Amino acid sequence: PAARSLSRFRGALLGALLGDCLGSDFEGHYPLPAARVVRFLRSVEEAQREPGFLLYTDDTAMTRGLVRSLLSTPAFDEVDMAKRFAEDYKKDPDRGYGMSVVVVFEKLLSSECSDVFEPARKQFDGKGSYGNGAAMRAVGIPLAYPHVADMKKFTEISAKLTHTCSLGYNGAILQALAVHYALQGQLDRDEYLDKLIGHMKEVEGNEKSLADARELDLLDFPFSCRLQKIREFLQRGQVSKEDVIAELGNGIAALQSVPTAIYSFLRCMELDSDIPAHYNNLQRTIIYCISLGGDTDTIATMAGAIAGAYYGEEQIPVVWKQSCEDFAETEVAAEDLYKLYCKRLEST
Ligand code: F2R
Ligand code: MG
Ligand code: MG
Repeated sequence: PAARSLSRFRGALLGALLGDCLGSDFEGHYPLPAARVVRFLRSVEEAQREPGFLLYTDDTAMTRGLVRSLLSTPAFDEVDMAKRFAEDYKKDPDRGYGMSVVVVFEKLLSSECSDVFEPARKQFDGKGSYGNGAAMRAVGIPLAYPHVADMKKFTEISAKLTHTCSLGYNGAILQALAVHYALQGQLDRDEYLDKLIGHMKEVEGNEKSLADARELDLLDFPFSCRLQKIREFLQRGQVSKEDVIAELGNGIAALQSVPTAIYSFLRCMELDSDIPAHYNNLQRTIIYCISLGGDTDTIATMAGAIAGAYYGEEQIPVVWKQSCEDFAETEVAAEDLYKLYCKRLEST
């Protein structure tokens, strides 16, 4: 598809939905053979079930809240967005939300809350969450803001409504950048990584990011280091799942999942001997992410968003899409975001 075309917007939101709906059955599992994932996908493809039978989890619930807020307010409005997150949780609390983020929602729902960032700041004794909950919903921001500086700024603000440890919000910025550059058209893997590393060196270079990394016994510039590791893995070619999990992670922290999603997308540009060749690149990306085990819904939703932004809706299989809850609403939201993006692009 052409750069920044409607197909890519639909691909990004539908890819995110597919990753969550297909990945959630395996969340918390050990790594599993791709053949086992393929068997599950066949059962989905052959199921004689009503459309939308695969339910989405918190990943999509929060993406929907974020997107509805971006579409409903003329300018970015953190109070509106926080309210939507909390009210969506109250209406439907059993979507598998993170264990601690629910405390943020309860506080946001209280009439005593006057600063929407305060509840998140109080998490983990004032250290803030480094979970991947801000990254998993970040796809909406690069679909609404064409300019990279705005996109980074609003990703950070929206992330801080729930995640105030820099490892949490910097992970969201990285995920948003990954979608942003995937939307721009044909990419070279090295140049793509160069762009991400260039931004992350700046994003991770401030005092708070350096202090948070040291507090957690991490090297300085942890996301940039993992992006370098991705480059090394891609150059090496044959990399085992054990190495990917050991070096990039498959966990619930943003640092253990956002780089893994980016690696999965870049790795699955090529065929994989474990995955039947008739699956397209986007399908291969989702299968690969699920086969890593761990935080499968979230890694697959983030990789699905990036792959969908790159390959467009042409690679979204109709039967997979129609299995997912609220796929039709997702398509409408993607069209509305596309119009907003084009309007913002024209007005500058
Ligand atoms: N919650 C889950 N999965 C668990 C089981 C779900 C199962 N399917 C079910 O329904 O029972 N998945 C979802 O949560 C992840 C996103 O989490 P988020 O929004 O970041 O939440 P939270 O609570 O802020 O952080 C998650 C956990 O990370 C650890 N953590 C974060 N910051 C920490 C810190 N500063 N110090 C120590 N630990 C920290 C805590 O264990 C948090 O509970 C996605 O996977 C989504 O799918
Ligand atoms: Mg989830
Ligand atoms: Mg998850």
